[in-house]
Amino acid sequence: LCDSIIAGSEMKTILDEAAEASSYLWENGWAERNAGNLSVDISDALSSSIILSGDERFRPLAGSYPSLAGRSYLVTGTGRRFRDLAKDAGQNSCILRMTDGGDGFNIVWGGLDNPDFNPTSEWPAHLRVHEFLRASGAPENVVLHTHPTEMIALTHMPEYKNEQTLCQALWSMHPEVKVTLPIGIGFARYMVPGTEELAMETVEAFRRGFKIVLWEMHGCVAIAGSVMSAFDLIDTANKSAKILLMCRAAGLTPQGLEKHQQDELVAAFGLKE
Ligand code: 2HA
Ligand code: ZN
Repeated sequence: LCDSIIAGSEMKTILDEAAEASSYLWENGWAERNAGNLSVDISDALSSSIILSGDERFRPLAGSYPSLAGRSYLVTGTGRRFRDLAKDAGQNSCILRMTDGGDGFNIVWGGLDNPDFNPTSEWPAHLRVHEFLRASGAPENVVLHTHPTEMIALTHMPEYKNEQTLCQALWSMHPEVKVTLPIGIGFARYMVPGTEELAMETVEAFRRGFKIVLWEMHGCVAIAGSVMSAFDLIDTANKSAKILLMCRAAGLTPQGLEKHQQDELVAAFGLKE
């Protein structure tokens, strides 16, 4: 079963990309210990010939997700490290299929080294985001949570604890940020990780059109059409945060791209703000 899943070229591409992005997350210092998690809706990539035999590892869910019934996901494992996933996806992530009622799932591949393997503790939050993506007909199928250091640092400073100032700061530090994230990024105030409350707040921000939601004093969540694009979005936003903090660390107040220079980008790239 394992080999037949991986043999599908679309599935192999997704797994290879997840491994590659995992190593970048680790190298960037955004994935200490078991920080972060990833899920990919692979329903379209998985061959329909894979039939559950009934003895696959069943796990009930506390919540119910009827609109995701029968869908399949690649999900990182709870307590697992991105740096290990980069080396071995089969041991550190799994492929699971939601039950027909959408209130549980079967692990059909992965978590190979442990019969008690479970997906990330943030899986219910990911499910809420996938629910939103399906309901809104969004093209994104990837949800990536990581701890981008410099962006988190900004959220410890009172002046950046609101969307408008935060976006303005990120846009002004590098033109690519305006081009890549023309409507900016969302901001969610601090909440206990893994809670339904944080999941709902995150979904609300995605509903407003953002592709990244920054969690105060914790990390961020990005949605994208591929694992690598999710990584790229965060990498681009974090670059600005880094430049800003470097200027501050040097005792300087950065000038930043001015409003008319940002407007110029909107016109030149035909951006929708
Ligand atoms: O997966 O980062 O927020 C570990 C975390 C939880
Ligand atoms: Zn986290």
